[in-house]
Amino acid sequence: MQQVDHVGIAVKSIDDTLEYYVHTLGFTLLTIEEVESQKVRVAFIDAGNIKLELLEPLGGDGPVAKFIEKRGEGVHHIAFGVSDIRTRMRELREKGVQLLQEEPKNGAGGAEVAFLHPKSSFGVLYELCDKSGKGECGNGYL
Ligand code: CMX
Repeated sequence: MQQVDHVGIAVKSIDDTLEYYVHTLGFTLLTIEEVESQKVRVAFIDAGNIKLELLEPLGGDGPVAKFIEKRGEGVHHIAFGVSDIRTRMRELREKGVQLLQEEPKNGAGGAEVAFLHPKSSFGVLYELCDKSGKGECGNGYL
């Protein structure tokens, strides 16, 4: 893992939440986009040495919608920046970590992403985020 790229925060509404992050806390909104593969609309916030990714469900059946239904709004995942994501995934599998998909998916900014099951990461949902090549994964917005 190279570094923490961003922290994902599940929210019911990005529009309702931005006031708090931008005006109350004073952070800068970087971008808003829809990530169809994950059924979310996301907003990246520049929080200095890290980015926050606000995750709003698109529809009622995606992972973030389910998370909010069961647990409410709050911290959803931590994303590590990686290079060569397929090799990292294979290495983790060989070490007994359960991944949530066989192949990377398209994430925000065109990055390739994959998730580690919280059951094999002591209760934390981790994302691998590879922005080498085409994707930005959030960092490119800074
Ligand atoms: N962090 C920690 N634990 C979590 C979790 C989260 N975000 N989401 C679910 N869990 C836990 C649940 O609490 C539950 O634990 P218990 O069995 O002890 O109660 C267990 O994982 C299973 O959870 P579930 O509610 O039954 O949900 P599912 O199994 O249907 O899905 C998960 C959970 C992690 C497999 C699913 O959310 C997933 O595939 N996530 C990866 C994709 C994703 O989250 N995309 C959104 C982000 C997109 C982006 O960043 O662009």
